[in-house]
Amino acid sequence: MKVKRFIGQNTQEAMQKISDEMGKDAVILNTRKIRQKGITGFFKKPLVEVVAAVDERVPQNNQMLNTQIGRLYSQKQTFSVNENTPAVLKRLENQIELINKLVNRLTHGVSVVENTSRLPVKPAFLSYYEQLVKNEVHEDIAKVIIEKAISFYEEERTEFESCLNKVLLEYLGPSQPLQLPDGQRKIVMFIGPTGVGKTTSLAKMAAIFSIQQQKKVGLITADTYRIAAVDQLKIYAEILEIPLSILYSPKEVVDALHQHRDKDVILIDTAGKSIRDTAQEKEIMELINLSNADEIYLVLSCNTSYAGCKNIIDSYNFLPDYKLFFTKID
Ligand SMILES: Nc1nc2c(ncn2[C@@H]2O[C@H](COP(=O)(O)OP(=O)(O)OP(=O)(O)O)[C@@H](O)[C@H]2O)c(=O)[nH]1
Ligand SMILES: [Mg+2]
Repeated sequence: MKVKRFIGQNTQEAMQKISDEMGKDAVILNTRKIRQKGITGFFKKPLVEVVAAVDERVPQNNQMLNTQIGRLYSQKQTFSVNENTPAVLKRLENQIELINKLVNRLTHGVSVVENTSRLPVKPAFLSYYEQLVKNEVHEDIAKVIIEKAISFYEEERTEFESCLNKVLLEYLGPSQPLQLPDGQRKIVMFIGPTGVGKTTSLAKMAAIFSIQQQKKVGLITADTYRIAAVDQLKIYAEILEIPLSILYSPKEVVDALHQHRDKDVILIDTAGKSIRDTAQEKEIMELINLSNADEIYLVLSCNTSYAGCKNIIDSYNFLPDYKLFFTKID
């Protein structure tokens, strides 16, 4: 039994290749669409990969079955819907059943042997590779990530997923949690598109600093575009018993910071920005300059696609220096 993959621009092309090379007796084992290699491959139409098999020494009885199938197909019967329709349907049903039986007998005992040398990674780890590619990680990078994780796995013999985590963290670089040295006030601004989790994350950090670390926390919101946005932060501030200042223009940040002069950390929330909103970009820059923010967090949600994140980062290229803050990692 010879098993081979054929690749074509479309199914017809792949089938033609199979027919040319393996002849009419070839059996199709699997078809799937595959991405073309390289960065440009992402933008091209997927290719079609067909795995076909043929018995090079077709046994006598298989030859006979093939002939029977050939005969059935070549009968080219025509059926018309008339008073004989039930009988015609019955005949069709019998023929389909016969074809099924013949195909089953033909393929019985044929085991699909994957040509593993053509797979991007070892078969046992293929699903992880495919998951990365599905999430828009470039095929070459996904392959390197999985191979690195496999080598950790073979060395350490821990769970594969924790090895994969380790590799991904190496790629992302170490996280840089906000440090609050004694006697040094830190001003932190949360910036990013609508709904990524700026306000929620700011509230979580406020809770960690005030409850766990016993730091004096102040909150400022510049998100007065929506009434609900102010209310959302007001509720968190009340629960945590932390003072909140509301800004109706960037200039008011100077006064607000003065009111929070005794705090260890001041967290500033901003309104979600839509892409290329130049008026809002001007406001953000004014706020950054007037507040003299120590840290600017560009908040990105992990459920945003790679292309989406890239777009967002591009649209914030007006920011001076910032850190990426990932939310929704759950
Ligand atoms: N699963 C999950 N949901 C989150 C997380 N952070 C925020 N959310 C949810 O995401 C939604 C938006 O969160 P917000 O904190 O209001 O987002 P925002 O960036 O402040 O939104 P705008 O103020 O409208 O720009 C809410 O339903 C949150 O509950 C997270 O880490 N995980
Ligand atoms: Mg918000």
